[in-house]
Amino acid sequence: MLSSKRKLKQETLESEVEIKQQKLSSNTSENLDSILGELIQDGFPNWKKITAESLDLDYALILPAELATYLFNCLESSLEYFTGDLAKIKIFGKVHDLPRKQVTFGDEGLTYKYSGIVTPALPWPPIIASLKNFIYKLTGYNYNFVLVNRYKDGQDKIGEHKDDEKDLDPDVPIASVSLGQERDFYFKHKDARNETKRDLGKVSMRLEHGSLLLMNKPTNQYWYHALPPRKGILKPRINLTFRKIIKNPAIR
Ligand SMILES: O=C(O)CCC(=O)C(=O)O
Repeated sequence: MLSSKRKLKQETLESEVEIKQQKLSSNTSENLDSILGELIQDGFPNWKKITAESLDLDYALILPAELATYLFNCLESSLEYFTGDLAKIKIFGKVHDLPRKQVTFGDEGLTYKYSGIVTPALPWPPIIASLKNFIYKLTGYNYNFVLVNRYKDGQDKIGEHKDDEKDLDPDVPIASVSLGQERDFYFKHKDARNETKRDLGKVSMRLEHGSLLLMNKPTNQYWYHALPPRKGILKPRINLTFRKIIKNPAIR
């Protein structure tokens, strides 16, 4: 038998958890904005700086696991990914199916051109808009576009590339949020791929559930990045790369 004091404590705890869950499941973006806002306090997040020649990264866990899982599940049950031509990429003139799923959201009228495709900015889903607002509060950068990648398992991947398209504001870092299955990620300097074969070695890291990686300038001018395939990984991962687009090719 529980003593009445312990019983009261347990009931209080249970009702706190219930209130939090109700707040989350009521699923309004204001609730999510306020829950995310409450996370921000002195010493949060605990940024880790990663540097190498022309490489400048900031990495931190920005979402407690429970909240990251909640957001992951919401995105899993609500997002619809591109199909048809928007689910293909052109590499050296050849068209391939994307080895993952993609969809893009952003401010009205924006488009983003990369790897031979032009994707439209679909209207911001409220949850992703809340994440964008949260990142603004954490970093001071106000993003206007996001590319969402879904990797169904370890077979899905993204090959070595640089996010250095001229439509991106070079002064604004790409902000990459990871949800779901943790995956390996690496950076490789461009000289290791050209005729100089100057090899600075890979900068490797694990992108954890609920993490944010900022790729600060001039990283994307000099370093390729990739998410390699991994046998034995069976669970999905969602990655959101928030970007600042400065020019719209559609109205150029
Ligand atoms: O999934 C990731 O972590 C990376 C995605 C990426 O490289 C990109 O969207 O350009």
